[in-house]
Amino acid sequence: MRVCETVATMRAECASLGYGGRRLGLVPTMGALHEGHLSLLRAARAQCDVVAASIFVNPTQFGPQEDLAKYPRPFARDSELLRAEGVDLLFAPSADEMYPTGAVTHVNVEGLSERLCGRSRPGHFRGVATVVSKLFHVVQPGVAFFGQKDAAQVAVIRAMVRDLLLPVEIVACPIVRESDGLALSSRNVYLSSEQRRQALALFRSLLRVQEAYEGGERDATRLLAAGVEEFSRETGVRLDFLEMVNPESLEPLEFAQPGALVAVAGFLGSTRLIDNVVLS
Ligand code: PAJ
Repeated sequence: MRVCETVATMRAECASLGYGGRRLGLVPTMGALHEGHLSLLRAARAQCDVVAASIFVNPTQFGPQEDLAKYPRPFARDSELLRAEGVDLLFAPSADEMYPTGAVTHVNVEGLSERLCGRSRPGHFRGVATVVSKLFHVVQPGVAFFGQKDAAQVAVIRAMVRDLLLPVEIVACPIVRESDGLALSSRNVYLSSEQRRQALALFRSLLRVQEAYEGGERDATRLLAAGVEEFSRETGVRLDFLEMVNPESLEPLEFAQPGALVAVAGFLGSTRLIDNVVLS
């Protein structure tokens, strides 16, 4: 596995390895890799000739009071995991490399960026869209892999790719969970054992909505009320939002339908976790 720290070396490596119509897949990450990330790498390995991954804790997607400084950065362990998954190229740039002095250009996917996590994290999706478009420009992948865990992020990136006519296929991979249902997240390491237990409230609230839907309820207000009731059984977790939206536009739905995205976010102390299910 070749590790590139500069845009120039990564661009040159990608151009040479992707030469001759070889299918190049990109898996963007912020590191602190877990099985969720590895599932994306495996999908990329199965579908592509060349697999590139990036590790970059992107400062522009963190709010001023968020965890940028303490975000875990176990780089040696991460590179070993990537090597073991057969990744060909790792891009691990510095912030200065990705944001040249004086950088004033951003990508803003209007509307979508203010929904779900974008409402509680102003500027977050602008940071995500900006860095992902930069990664696409440097790597020029034919396909890029993202997790359904961040369903709003997938919607924002799909809209960006459509609007900016980027020649990249976007593949969304299923959520990888712990055996008790908690969605894997790099932020789960922040949880105390008590919070780890309480964190299950997120998944339970989604299951409750799903069960009510499967029981025939279609009214979104009533479905979400059942989820909120389930969530509030667990004290110690603060609900940020529980919403039912169209998975592409992220606009709220009045009535549940197959494909509807039910997304939840909650705080355990200062740790914010998210999860979602798609109704079938
Ligand atoms: P990060 O949180 O490191 O996640 C990298 C990718 O792994 C994302 O596409 C995310 O959805 C996926 N992922 C995380 N947990 C997962 C799980 N439990 N199951 C399946 N996939 C999972 O998302 C980001 O980084 C950043 O916003 C990034 C896209 C890299 C831009 O900075």
